[in-house]
Amino acid sequence: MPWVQDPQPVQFLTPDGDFAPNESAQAFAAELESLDLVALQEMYRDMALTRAFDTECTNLQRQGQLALWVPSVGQEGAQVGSARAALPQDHIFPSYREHAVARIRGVNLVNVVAQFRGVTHGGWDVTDPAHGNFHLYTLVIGSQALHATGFALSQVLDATKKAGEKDLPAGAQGRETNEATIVYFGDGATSQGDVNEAMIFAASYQTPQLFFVQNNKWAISVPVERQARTPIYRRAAGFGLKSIQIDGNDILASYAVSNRMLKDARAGGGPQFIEALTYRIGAHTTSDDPTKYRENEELLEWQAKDPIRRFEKYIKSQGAEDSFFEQVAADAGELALKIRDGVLHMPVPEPGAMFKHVYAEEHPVMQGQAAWLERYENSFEAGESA
Ligand SMILES: Cc1ncc(C[n+]2csc(CCOP(=O)(O)OP(=O)(O)O)c2C)c(N)n1
Ligand SMILES: [Mg+2]
Repeated sequence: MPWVQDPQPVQFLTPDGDFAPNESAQAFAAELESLDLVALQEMYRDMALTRAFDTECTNLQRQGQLALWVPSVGQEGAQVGSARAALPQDHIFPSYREHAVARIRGVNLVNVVAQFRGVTHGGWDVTDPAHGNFHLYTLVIGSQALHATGFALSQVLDATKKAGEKDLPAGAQGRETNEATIVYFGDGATSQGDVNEAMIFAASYQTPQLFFVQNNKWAISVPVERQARTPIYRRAAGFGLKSIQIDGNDILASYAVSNRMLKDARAGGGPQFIEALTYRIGAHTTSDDPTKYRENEELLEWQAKDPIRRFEKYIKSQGAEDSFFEQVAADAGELALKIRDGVLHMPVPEPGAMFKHVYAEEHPVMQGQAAWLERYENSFEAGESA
């Protein structure tokens, strides 16, 4: 008998694609009302194109064109549902696996890949409106939670100033803002101090924020059971965040709950937390071999819960026609070709470029390192290396 009885994770679609909202889902059903067939098809397209992109990038890495690739296969439902619930003015802080979210926000996927080819520190200019307030990928586990909370505090301060108030609201109710912040991270990241500190700070200042954890069951080779002795969503509740667990492979659950929580956050309802139960179908990265630490049965079990297949069945029942799926398959093929072409023709930066933009202004340490590199490179010219 568990110490605390957890409600069922929110689920609208069964793994077979039947629309059968469970008890936990009832309270969120109204959030789906605005989704007509066109919107549902768009969400399917988001997932299918992301998967094609992912597969192409894995191939490119295997062919030596990328140093590393981080696949998101299996997690598309959690990502697309939440990203489609965000408004254009919201800000998004990803980790390194949120390819579907990057695409939805308008980031050119070729620029996402550039980082994994080692030709850029970042890949896109966050201040350019074309990139949908999608901040840079963050490989230092959990640190983006602090960045996001700091940013969300600025949203509260801006709203406070706009309202002509001097101080943040003193009570439990936060400030109403026009925009919210989403931060994505993994189950393993919830063990990091940064994520816990971010939650405490967010609760203290009632930031308009959604913490979105994709519990894909693994932190490289460490299973979630090792790091979390209680369901992860309960940790957030302990910090005073509104927190809920969803079936992360059900795109409708991800959309509905994210939609509700983002609205609540913008209305001054404070920080919120979603634990999306999903699974990393592929390797942690292309440098990892998951057959060394997890059993095939587990993989097969989760492949049967694939977010794309279940949604395909559902939208077919809603009237999506064969011609739609044919078009998506053609678009996916075209995207893969575009990515391949973009990678193969990516300009190679001159080595000194790596020292630029590390700091906003010139910095003596960077200048010193750049000068050393130049001397070093030059030493191979004029036969000095012989
Ligand atoms: C601060 C820090 N510690 C360790 C690592 C090495 N590392 C990279 S990914 C990873 C596991 C992350 O697991 P999780 O948060 O579940 O995210 P997932 O990769 O499963 O999406 C670790 C430990 C790192 N990048 N940063
Ligand atoms: Mg994980």
